[in-house]
Amino acid sequence: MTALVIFLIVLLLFVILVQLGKVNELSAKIRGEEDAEQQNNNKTAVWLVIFMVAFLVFCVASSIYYKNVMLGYGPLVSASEHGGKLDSLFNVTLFFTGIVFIITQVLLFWYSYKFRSSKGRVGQFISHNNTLEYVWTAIPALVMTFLVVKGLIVWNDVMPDVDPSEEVIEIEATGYQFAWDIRYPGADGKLGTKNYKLINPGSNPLGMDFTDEKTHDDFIADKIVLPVGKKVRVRITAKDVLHNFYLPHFRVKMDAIPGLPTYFIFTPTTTTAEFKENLREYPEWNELQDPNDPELGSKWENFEFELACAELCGIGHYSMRKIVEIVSPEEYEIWAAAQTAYYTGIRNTENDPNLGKLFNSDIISRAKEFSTNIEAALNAENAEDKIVRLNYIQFKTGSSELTEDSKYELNNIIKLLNDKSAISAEIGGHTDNIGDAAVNLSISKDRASVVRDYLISNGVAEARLVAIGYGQTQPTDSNDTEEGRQNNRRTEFKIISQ
Ligand SMILES: [Cu+2]
Repeated sequence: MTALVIFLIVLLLFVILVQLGKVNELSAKIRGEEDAEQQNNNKTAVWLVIFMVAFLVFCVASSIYYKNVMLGYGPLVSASEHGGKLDSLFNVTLFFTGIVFIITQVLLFWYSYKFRSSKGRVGQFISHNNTLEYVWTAIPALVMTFLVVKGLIVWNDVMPDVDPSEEVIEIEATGYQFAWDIRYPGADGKLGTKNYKLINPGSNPLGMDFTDEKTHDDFIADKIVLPVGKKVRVRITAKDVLHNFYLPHFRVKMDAIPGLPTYFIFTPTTTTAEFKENLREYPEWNELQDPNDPELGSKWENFEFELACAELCGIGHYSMRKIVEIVSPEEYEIWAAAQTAYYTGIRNTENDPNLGKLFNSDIISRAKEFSTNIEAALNAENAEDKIVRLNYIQFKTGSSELTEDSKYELNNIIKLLNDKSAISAEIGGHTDNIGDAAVNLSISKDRASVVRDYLISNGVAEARLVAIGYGQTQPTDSNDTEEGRQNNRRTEFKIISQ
């Protein structure tokens, strides 16, 4: 509908112009061609000058009017360390091009007024003028050189990669239609390896290689949170088409290209809270965010830094917005510690490539679990609370042969007995009720003895340990479910004296 109206208006304007031309032609015939042409020239020349003045006033006035919504002016000062340098580059360029713009516009319109056609005036033909050639070649060349050199200096200042020894927070932004996935390195500070062949929309959208331990603590955040004053390196990539990682308030902008990782390094200098306080000084930011919903508060209260996609990447392009929050280093640590590693949801599922494999981190957390349980048992009053279930001692099915991973738990016991030489203990073997009770009794005895023998062969005095098999006589859970039976098959460490 709007398009039709615009089309009709343009059509009508065209008809009016044609009609005006006809009227002019007719009146010229009446008044005599030459007089009419002279009058026309005068009129056009005056209108050109009026247009020039109005146009220049409009240009200057609109830039003053819109100053506060332009990056680099008013409240929108840069919130990053390098941003001010880019802003000044824009200002210097604006200064020179502004001068040239005003001079050329004034000359263009003034000359067309001054040298309008009139009776008896003849044009002068200049074939060549060296002085003029020098002037209009040398001046732009000098100005261009100055701008390019200054630009290069700023570029070299802003764009170099970090030194490997430098302390930097590296995060990764992956653009796709139509969102960003923001990956953080987790506690180890290192982003794990990725491989596009491992991409699985359901379980592994980024193609993280979980056989690389560095990926295990990586987390994917729903917003970008960064500490103020710390250098940040953003690894930028895309999965489908070109996107562009754009943080306008930080003057960060870089293409996200499928298959070709790019990066941008910046240091935020203003927290979100500080930036809001600054906006508060400006009346336009004190207006209501939404006049229909006064509860939302004013515009400055609702302000957030944001990540946008600055590439027209498809129909949902606008929805690639993400909130960016700059906080104090302490707040950042708390936030990062509260995030859940992506791998947590993958570990021990069918998508886990490390199924059945023990990591260093597992060994450490199991040792912690053991020492917590032992500590509780040592402090317990009642004899029945002095029993610690050895969760990670396991035997091959139907036999009394220890699994490979059991040695970590056994080493925890050896360390305990070496550290606290007063402890003596009973190793108890238990089974579920499946099969023959006598066989179960015998296998539980064998298993308890195997554990005892292992400890003794590693230097624990024989007198400190007894091994007892209880068979199926002391279940701690129901034998009617698989889970219950699994709980009943166990090895226990009972502190006799300490
Ligand atoms: Cu995009």
